[in-house]
Amino acid sequence: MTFEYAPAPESRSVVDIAPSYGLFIDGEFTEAADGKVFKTVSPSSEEVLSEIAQAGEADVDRAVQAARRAFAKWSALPGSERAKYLFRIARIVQERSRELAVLETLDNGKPIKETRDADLPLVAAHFFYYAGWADKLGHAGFGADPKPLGVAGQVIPWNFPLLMLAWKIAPALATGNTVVLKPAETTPLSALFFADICRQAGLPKGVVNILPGYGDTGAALVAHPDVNKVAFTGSTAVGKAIAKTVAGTRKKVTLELGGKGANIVFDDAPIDQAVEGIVSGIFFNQGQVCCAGSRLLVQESIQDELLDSLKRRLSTLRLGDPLDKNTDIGAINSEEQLARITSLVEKGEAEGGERWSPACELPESGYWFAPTLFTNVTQAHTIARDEIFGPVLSVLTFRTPDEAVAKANNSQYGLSAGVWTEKGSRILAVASKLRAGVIWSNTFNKFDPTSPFGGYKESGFGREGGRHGLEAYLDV
Ligand code: TXE
Repeated sequence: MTFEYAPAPESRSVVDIAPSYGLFIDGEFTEAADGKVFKTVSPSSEEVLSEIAQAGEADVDRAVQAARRAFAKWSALPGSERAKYLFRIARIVQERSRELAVLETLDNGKPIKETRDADLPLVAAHFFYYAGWADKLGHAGFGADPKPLGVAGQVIPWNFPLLMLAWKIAPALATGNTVVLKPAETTPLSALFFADICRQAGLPKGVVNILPGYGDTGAALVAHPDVNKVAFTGSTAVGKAIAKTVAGTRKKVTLELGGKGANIVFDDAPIDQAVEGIVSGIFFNQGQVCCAGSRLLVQESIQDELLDSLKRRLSTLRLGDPLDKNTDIGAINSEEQLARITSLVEKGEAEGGERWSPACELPESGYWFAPTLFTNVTQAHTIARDEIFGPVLSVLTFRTPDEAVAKANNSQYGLSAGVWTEKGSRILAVASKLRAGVIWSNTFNKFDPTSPFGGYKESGFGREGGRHGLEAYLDV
């Protein structure tokens, strides 16, 4: 890793973080009924950013009732009226995107380059996209007059806090549902700033409610009898618990869970381009991405050449201050996540994997993990099977396309895959056999609000994004 010069970091002063924030219920910021609070820290410095009200069962009930009251009027509005609010939200997100990007980087630890160039533009794009749908639902394949479900209880993770919020809230509102959303405990700030944007946009009170808290808050929300639809993104273990909670109720549910994406590189692939795709596939957001390309399947004949290029490229990545515009690798989101990554990497070594990282100095405070590559990995190894959710790539090889497909599909998960080859016919042949919800070819980790996203197998069910994303919020 090289640090030839000290570039100017993005200014922290762009964002005004208050010392404390309340829950957002019925259009107002309010304390938790039992007065509980928790702290949110910046993972790159361990600095306490703010103290946040922690929602308990009574607050969940209050928020769900507010959303229920708001539902009657919101669902009765003509779609063209709902669209106006969504367009307004999208524009305010754009206007405030610098502030939101800095905020997200501070609370999450990811590089400003990513929040500025990927997260925030995609957040706005989702609101624009679903705003466009709000008045076009009738006779669009959902029946003449599809109906919203009611109150949506949404639980989101910490890896793309604002983007996951957009994926959940935009289609819910476009279809006439109202929302109670619980952000992750380590990244509540951007959701609370979003609450402020809802007020700025004049969104009727109760249509969006934000309840920061831990897993028990999420569990209470999911179990609440007046919630009609549950949308969850997070770990497979919690997804399964949620599926049990809603079983036997009339709640609709969509689950977007873990992954172990295979990035398959054939011997005719453009190597330089593939190296860039592999790097962004696993090191974007420090690998804390459900659709990360965490398994590299490389055709045996080009293994040495590809790994040499990959190692050279990894040696140029800059790890450090996430507010620095030149930083490629930021902090791991929490101490807990860092411990999870560390333990899986230790297991990888214990089981015989060969570990490599570029020379790299880790900052003294904060939660950091160097980009890591494992060779000598077999399909039986834990690091080839379990989701690490960190900057760790496991390299496996194959000889034939059939072997590549078999290895890629040999996973409990089925969220993403990548296919690198110059041959168009091979792309189609291989992709049609892969059991994955998203397959990229000669690129990786590209997102667009028009595309449905979701998994096979233990990666969950239901689709978010695109036209399919509307179905999850409608009675068709
Ligand atoms: O996830 P949790 P964690 C994977 C990834 C990671 C692992 C653990 O492998 O290493 O999960 O991460 C809320 N009822 N992913 O512990 O616990 C919680 O408060 C309802 C993949 O952070 O699933 C948070 O808001 N909600 C993933 C959200 O669920 C509950 C993204 C996610 O937290 C709950 C994140 C309960 N019983 C982690 N318990 C992806 N698919 O992108 C917790 N929560």
